[in-house]
Amino acid sequence: MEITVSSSDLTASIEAEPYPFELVKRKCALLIIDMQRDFLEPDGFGEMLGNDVSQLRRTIEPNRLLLDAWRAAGLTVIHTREGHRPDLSDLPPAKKVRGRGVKTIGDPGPMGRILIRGEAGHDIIPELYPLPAEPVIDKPGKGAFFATDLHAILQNRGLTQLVVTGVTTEVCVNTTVREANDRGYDCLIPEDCVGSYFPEFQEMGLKMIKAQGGIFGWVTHSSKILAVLG
Ligand code: C5J
Repeated sequence: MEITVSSSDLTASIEAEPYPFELVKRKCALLIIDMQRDFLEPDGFGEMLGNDVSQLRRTIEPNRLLLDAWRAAGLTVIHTREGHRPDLSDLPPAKKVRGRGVKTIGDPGPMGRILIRGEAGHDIIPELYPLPAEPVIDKPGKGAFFATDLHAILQNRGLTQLVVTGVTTEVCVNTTVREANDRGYDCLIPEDCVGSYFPEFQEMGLKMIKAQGGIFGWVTHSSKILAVLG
């Protein structure tokens, strides 16, 4: 049987700011940042700190739809989780004490030890749970490239483009997009699939990415990506 693949199956122009993003499907991974229970769930660590988790929870459904379509198209999905070893050997002392909180990383929290690998709160929310074949990058920092094998995985698979989603927009999403940009990746961010506890940081975090001709990348809406995935 002859299989015909048209070039439109492989590439697509996505409406975006500051200008259309030329998606090359076989070269693009969906990178979902830190959709962890402690950041998103009511009764998690984020809410315990007084944050309004509904600002992040609104991203779950658009992420789920995008993830379903991405998987159905047979494209690469990669997840990340922010966290540390149980013995805290990879936790910089400066990060441990930052914020002078009553509770900090490694202390008992509402869903196990805060940001510790293997604890319930550290894991990814059930709505977006990784499939066994999807790499999960455990990162000790805000950026997904720092002290991880993400760059090697992307290079080994010939991936040069990233659709970046997740939380939070101005912290781990922005840091990762900047790291990716410096390593030569083109990043597209669907604005409804990233979230911040602070509406003003959500707005500015996205503006910073697309400013100056797309200094760090492109911003779009997930509906524009879904439209080209079919
Ligand atoms: C992330 C954080 N994932 N805000 N972490 O953004 O500490």
